[in-house]
Amino acid sequence: HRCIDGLSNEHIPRTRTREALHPLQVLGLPGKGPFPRHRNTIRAVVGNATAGADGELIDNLPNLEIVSSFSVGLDKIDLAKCREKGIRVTNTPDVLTEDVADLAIGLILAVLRRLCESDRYVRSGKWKKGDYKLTTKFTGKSVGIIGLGRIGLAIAKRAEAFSCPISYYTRIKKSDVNYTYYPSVVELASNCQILIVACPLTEQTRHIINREVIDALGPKGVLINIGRGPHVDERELVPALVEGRLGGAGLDVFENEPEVPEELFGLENVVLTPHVGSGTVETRTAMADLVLGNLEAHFLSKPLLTQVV
Ligand code: 8YV
Repeated sequence: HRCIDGLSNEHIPRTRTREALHPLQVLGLPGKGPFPRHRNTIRAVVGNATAGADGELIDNLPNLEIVSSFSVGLDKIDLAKCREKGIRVTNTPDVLTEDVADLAIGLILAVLRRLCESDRYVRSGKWKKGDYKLTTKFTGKSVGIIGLGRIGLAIAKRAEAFSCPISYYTRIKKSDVNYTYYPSVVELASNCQILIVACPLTEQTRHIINREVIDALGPKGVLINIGRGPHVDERELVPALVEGRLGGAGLDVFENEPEVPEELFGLENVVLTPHVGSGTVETRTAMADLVLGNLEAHFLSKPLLTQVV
């Protein structure tokens, strides 16, 4: 038996899942249904951005060989334990880079040009009464990016097309880019108008957006998060937005998904999306192909397609 956990029809068209998984046996979610009964025979687990393979799950599956994640992010997988136990880990890099970068730019435009508010203005008939507020220009604004990996670079490339000066923060300065480097997130935030979180979630990057960073970005600054919810300390972010100490935010991810702080619902300077950075049919299909391709390679003793561990 091989356990495929985390693939749902919402992620992968049904026919494709059925066809592609045959003859794998799909056992469902950990702790539910047949899962506990099969703990000794499960050899593979599929996770995603919300359900991965933590230490407890791994300890419960003595014959686990591979964790194939339907995500590029690996924060829900206990990588150290996988290394220690010789369990292989794969993810879905590259195929989602462009979509996530596109969404980052979409969120910037939506916040600055008030696209959602404008849409509501037309639909509600307010246009006929007419007191449309002017919005904020994106072209030429300075953009700061936290994390300059594949996704960060794809965002930078897009922002360059909008004539934006680009700066970034990474732990180690990159030698192969010409963007301005700041050795701390506070310095980056002090020197840009739009701050984008595009780094992996680790213990070091948890709450990388804290009070100090929010204050440095300031009442005209905009925060975009297409990384992970816990990158941002929401207990600091929410009052800053409500009190106008931060200019605006475009958020695709939240600390406690699918819970979103309700104080944000009434704010027109905030745009909220439900963790859909990679959520196009094309990309989710390519991600599914990678998940299944990695499982197939593993069980056929071929080289893995996107091996992390
Ligand atoms: C997915 C993601 O939305 O790749 C990631 O790390 O967060 C997203 O692509 C997610 O894995 C699907 O649940």
